[in-house]
Amino acid sequence: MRTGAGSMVILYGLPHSLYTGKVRSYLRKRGLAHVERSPAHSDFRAEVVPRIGRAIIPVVQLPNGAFVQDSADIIDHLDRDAPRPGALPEGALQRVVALVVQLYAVAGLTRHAMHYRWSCFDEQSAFLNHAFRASCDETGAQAVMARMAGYLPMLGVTTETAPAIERSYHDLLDVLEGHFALHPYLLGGAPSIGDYALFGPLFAHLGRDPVPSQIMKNRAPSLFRWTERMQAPDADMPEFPDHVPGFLPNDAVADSLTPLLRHISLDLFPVLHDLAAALARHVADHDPAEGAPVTDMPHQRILTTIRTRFRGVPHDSGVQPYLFYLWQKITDSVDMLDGSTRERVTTTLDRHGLGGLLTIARPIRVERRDHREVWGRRIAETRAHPVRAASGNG
Ligand SMILES: N[C@@H](CCC(=O)N[C@@H](CS)C(=O)NCC(=O)O)C(=O)O
Repeated sequence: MRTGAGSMVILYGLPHSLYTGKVRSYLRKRGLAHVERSPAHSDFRAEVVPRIGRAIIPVVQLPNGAFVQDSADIIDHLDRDAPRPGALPEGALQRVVALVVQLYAVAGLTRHAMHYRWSCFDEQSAFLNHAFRASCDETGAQAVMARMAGYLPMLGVTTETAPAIERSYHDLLDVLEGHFALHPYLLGGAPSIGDYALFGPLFAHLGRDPVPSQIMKNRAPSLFRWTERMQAPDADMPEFPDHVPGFLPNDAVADSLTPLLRHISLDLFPVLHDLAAALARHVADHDPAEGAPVTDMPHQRILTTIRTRFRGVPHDSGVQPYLFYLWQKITDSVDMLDGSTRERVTTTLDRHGLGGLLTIARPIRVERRDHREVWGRRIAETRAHPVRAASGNG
């Protein structure tokens, strides 16, 4: 039985949870009445976990009683009724850039967020113990922390990759500092799904845990200010008195975002090539049926483990079907375009080293149904490079 939230959205989440941060920020910016509950709330075990099939946050319960899990799905769902412009820009290039940043935030930056949280545990143990004790007793907190730290190998965080991850974090701070010194949000004067996605790792872990947030504050103060801005219910941009609200006009993407796009290209390739090749092998070996769940159990996040490289450093990595779901949002979005608009978007991605997002073939779609990933339809061989082939662009 649902208790005590009336017509409000209920957000089940926690202050230090990466994916909760995305949704909380969206709810605040949209001005949607909501109440946040910890997973320690009795309704979480009694109602939410049975409906979602596993203990995971964030989950929202809508005023009509329906549940939605997955931060991307929650924002997509709520944004359908949002006044325009919503979080998904209407301009083709801005929309694709926001979706690329969304993929990067999960496929790339989760690694940094988890590295700094768990590899630097001893230097920030008081802070983390306090955070994890908020929703369980001491034994439970230790168990949850051990499970979270256990994700490091799947994310490719090892003693060999750690220096490259830290270099990449510093580079990211520099490129984002350059942008946020000039603009309040990624695409101008309003947050997009790119901002919300980036805010997950850049707030809950990297902007909040003692070790990485200290580096961020000293090295990228304008970026740190953006993490504050993303928590405000208003646009919160007094530093930019002349900046127009809303996305930049004419589907423009600021020049100051170019270094971020190059950084994303450097960090996402060749990993995406290797993930796509692993997906093709999995499909050839297992012949999955359309509609079947991608893994046997809802809490299993990976199909298999592969050998890949991050900035030239070899490491093992889990193959998360969820990444194909986010990647597909980019190709779907470009697939809808025609003529000169498509040309403009593909040329821009190529120029920034991101053309592979449109040309690396994946043999099958990944969809989400009943709060988990399921196999979608096969993508025919002849459409192996659907976006580029249709554009006549090589
Ligand atoms: N794709 C999901 C990921 C959510 C997620 O990983 N949540 C973490 C907390 S930030 C969690 O609840 N993990 C529980 C676990 O892995 O056992 C989303 O975007 O909502």
